[in-house]
Amino acid sequence: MGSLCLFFILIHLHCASVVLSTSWCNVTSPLGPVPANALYFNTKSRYEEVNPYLISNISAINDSWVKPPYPECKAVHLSVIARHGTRYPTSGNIKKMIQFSKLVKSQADLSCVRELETWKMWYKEDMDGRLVEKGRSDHRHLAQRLVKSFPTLFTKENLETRRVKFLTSSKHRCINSTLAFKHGVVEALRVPGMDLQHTVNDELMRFFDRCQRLVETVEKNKDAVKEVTLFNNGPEMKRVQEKLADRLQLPYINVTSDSVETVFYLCAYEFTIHGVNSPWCRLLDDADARVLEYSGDLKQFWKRGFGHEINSKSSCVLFHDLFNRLDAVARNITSGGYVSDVVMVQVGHAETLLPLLTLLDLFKDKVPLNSTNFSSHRSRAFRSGVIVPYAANLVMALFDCPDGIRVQARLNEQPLSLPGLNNLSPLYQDLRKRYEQLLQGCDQNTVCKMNS
Ligand SMILES: *[C@@H]1O[C@H](CO)[C@@H](O)[C@H](O)[C@H]1NC(C)=O
Ligand SMILES: *[C@@H]1O[C@H](CO)[C@@H](O)[C@H](O)[C@H]1NC(C)=O
Ligand SMILES: *[C@@H]1O[C@H](CO)[C@@H](O)[C@H](O)[C@H]1NC(C)=O
Ligand SMILES: *[C@@H]1O[C@H](CO)[C@@H](O)[C@H](O)[C@H]1NC(C)=O
Ligand SMILES: *[C@@H]1O[C@H](CO)[C@@H](O)[C@H](O)[C@H]1NC(C)=O
Ligand SMILES: *[C@@H]1O[C@H](CO)[C@@H](O)[C@H](O)[C@H]1NC(C)=O
Ligand SMILES: *[C@@H]1O[C@H](CO)[C@@H](O)[C@H](O)[C@H]1NC(C)=O
Ligand SMILES: CC(=O)N[C@H]1CO[C@H](CO)[C@@H](O)[C@@H]1O
Repeated sequence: MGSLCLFFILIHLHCASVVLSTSWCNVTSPLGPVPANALYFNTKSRYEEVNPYLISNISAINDSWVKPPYPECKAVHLSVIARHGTRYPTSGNIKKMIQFSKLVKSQADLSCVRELETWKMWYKEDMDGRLVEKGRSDHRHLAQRLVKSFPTLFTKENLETRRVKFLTSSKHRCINSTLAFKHGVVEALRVPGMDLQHTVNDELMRFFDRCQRLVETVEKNKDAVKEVTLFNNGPEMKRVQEKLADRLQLPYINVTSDSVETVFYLCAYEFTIHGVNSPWCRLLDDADARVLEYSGDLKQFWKRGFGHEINSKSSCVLFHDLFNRLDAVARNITSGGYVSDVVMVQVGHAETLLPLLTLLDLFKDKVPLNSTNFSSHRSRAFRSGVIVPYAANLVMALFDCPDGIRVQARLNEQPLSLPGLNNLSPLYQDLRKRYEQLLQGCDQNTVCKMNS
């Protein structure tokens, strides 16, 4: 311990002297295995940041979260809508990473973060968004924890009679996440070799590509995200750029808001994929990371969240799919009939989950997020890193209770309180009442038609 302290003191003195003489080298020390920025990675966040107890035991379950409404209740159904696991950056981002790291290697003064001298570019463009090993592990373990939490639903018999169903987006990272999830189920139930089917359904899991109104008015319309552009050209981001340029001794003109985002990615991906506290992380301090997190959240807010009504409405098809299934199960249970869908696992994207959660009126701040309100949104509800990290999952569980069918919602395994329902396990009929308007309307074809 003594020598370790001495080591840090020496580093500290070294940095302090640089700060005193020039004031440009001002980076945080690489304390511990987790980057100090890891809480701000938006949709590039590790699932474990949301549930830190998983770091020491990936199989751990918080017992206080998986209790039935009361002991007499029996779990009868589970619907899981999950995001794929940890993935590589897309080729567009990899290109930017290659480009900026070249600039840094050739032009920057690295005396601030010496480790960057030996850092080697390892991303290749063909990694393009593919699921990584950690992503497989995310889903395999999520499956095992769910099996353990709902042992009467995930049974050998229910698997054999195909009452546990799997549906996925056609993207490879989702299909591979589904395979990993199934692998986790088979392992947990010790039924090696059991072949579980899955179906691909983009109409449900990639509704965002198929909703013309969303595509035309948001996806292809720069004006729809003007608050993001304004923020990225605004004073908070400018300051982050200047600090980064100072730390690398690069001309301000060569460090754009894109460069800052790229450094953030270089830090985030190396951590989530390889578990490494990358030297790139040291180029952005806590204040910088909060600005970048806000920029990312602004983008999600305007593209997938409350920013435009069509963002959430584009998920009507998934909303109805979920409620039709819950309705059918509730009906069959009440009439003493057979439940054909005991478990439904659906794997998609952050873009699948965020609109649906928004449609359910979750994580809504009183004041909309915009380019001038960074400082007043420090404790906002809409934080994409907490809502949709890798392997994010919305779970709806139905219970047959003495007083009727009750429902529990969970997000990322934590109890989720649905707005307007002051009970964590409301009666299913009260949940239906809460969303009555959507249940009676929210027609996909109508909401997605242009000029409707
Ligand atoms: C250096 O760090 C201090 C303390 O965190 C901070 O107040 C200051 O703004 C930083 N300066 C630069 C140029 O990053
Ligand atoms: C991890 O958690 C699981 C579930 O609570 C428990 O059975 C197991 O013993 C734990 N493992 C360790 C190493 O603590
Ligand atoms: C389990 O959840 C409860 C209630 O949210 C919380 O107080 C407790 O710290 C959690 N336990 C662990 C190990 O995270
Ligand atoms: C999916 O997994 C298979 C092996 O299990 C691998 O060959 C393939 O490259 C993976 N695809 C993606 C897109 O990750
Ligand atoms: C830095 O920016 C200037 C002005 O845009 C440009 O001429 C120069 O090529 C850039 N330098 C590098 C290394 O990209
Ligand atoms: C409900 O029961 C009907 C009639 O037996 C059956 O066709 C249907 O698949 C069941 N639905 C669910 C979700 O269990
Ligand atoms: C940002 O939001 C605040 C509060 O809602 C509002 O007063 C302000 O006009 C908005 N700014 C822009 C540029 O929309
Ligand atoms: C309602 C609200 O939070 N408004 C704030 C938006 O941002 C501006 C500029 O930072 C503040 O002055 C407002 O109070």
